Amino acid sequence: MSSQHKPTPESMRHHWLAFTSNRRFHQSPKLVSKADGLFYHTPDGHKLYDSLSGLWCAPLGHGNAQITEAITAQLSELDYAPAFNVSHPKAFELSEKLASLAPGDLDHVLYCSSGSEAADTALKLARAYWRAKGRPEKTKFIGRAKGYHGVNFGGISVGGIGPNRKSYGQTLDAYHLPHTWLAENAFSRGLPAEGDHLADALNHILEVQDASNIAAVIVEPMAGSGGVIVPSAGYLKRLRALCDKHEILLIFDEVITGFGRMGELFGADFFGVQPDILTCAKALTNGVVPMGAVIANHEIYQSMMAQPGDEYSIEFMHGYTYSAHPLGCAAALASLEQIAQPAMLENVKSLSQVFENAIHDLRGLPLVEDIRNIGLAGAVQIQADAAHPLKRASDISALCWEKGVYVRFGGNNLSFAPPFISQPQDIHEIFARVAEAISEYAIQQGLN
Ligand code: PXG
Repeated sequence: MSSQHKPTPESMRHHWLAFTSNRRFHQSPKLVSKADGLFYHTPDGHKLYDSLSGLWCAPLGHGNAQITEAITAQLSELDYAPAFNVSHPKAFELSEKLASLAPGDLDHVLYCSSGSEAADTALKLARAYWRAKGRPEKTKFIGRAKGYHGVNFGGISVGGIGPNRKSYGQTLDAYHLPHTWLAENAFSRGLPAEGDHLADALNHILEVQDASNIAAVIVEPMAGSGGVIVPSAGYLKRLRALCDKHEILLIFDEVITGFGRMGELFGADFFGVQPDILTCAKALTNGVVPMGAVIANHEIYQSMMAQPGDEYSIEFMHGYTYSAHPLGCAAALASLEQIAQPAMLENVKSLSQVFENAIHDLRGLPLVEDIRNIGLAGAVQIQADAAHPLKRASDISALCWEKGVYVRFGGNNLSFAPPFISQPQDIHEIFARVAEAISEYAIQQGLN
């Protein structure tokens, strides 16, 4: 398809868009055909700010030269290597790099192609670990309401977003902590004051399920897709302590928070809490090549390696054709070389201040019922229309598009995660246009 290709009503039905109202899309298709730096361009020349770094995955912006060069060079050297029984140098180089960057003794890396695969890999690893330890009854999982761990069966079992589960029948045995959104925290800037006690809900679940049956708790350090719901400062520490007490693994899903989004390399660093397993994807390759990773601690790795069996037996019966794909490894090495620079993380921290002020300037606009932010991530919660709960955020996003800003909506939230390479004036410009869109929408609807 050339960049000028315009889909026709007939051609559009062949592409069934992911997580999209296809019927609405067909009425007003949104296409981008080019991207550079902070911007997307449509085939008819409309230029848009990318206010979510793609889908949270491109913190270095689009067309990053170092990544492009790395992939191009890799392509001519080794385009694919079998993932089972064979590997290639960049897979080891990247694993060493990830082990050095990941907190504490998270030192052993399994690869996959997405955040969803990373979540399912982590859950399987947790069960396999307990089995290797002679505790095969520890199979159940605990997630959290409003949590998102992708769309595979493991991920939706522990995920806490109802609409993502409701059509799919039985899932794994999983229970859910309450989410960490509290009305009294509305319009908090950064970490909210209240909520450490919400971790204690784990005790209520254990009273019924018994810790001897639980393999792992999985949470995002902050709930990204759920609408940038940030826990209070002590919440994860409390959860960690309870998991330790009850011999339950703690998995952090860092698909969004991984690689600098919160101003530290990982959410685990930000909160000062060490998980047993960490999953990541997205920014790992700056979104350029689909890739995810699961990083396990030393105890898990050692226990899996120490299983009885002859020297030919496979320690973890799991993996993908595209595990440690050479293009993904090349892209990740080039991406991490830039993101993991102290200067880049410092820049995220200072830009986060600008971002916090700019997003909170939307307070007081009609329909804005909460604003949350942490690092370079934020959400503006729009008062839902009771009759059409998903309509307003989606309509406002469409108006933002006209005003030259691509804005992601999910449920009642408009979400923002601009690239780390943004300048303060870009952040101001994005929110000035979003403010205009919200105000105009309210006037159109007679709600101002
Ligand atoms: N875990 C987390 C925490 C995620 O945010 C996944 C797992 C699944 O990753 P894959 O690569 O399988 O999509 C995600 C994905 C949004 C949005 O608008 C968020 C995601 C994906 C698409 C849109 O918030 N997160």
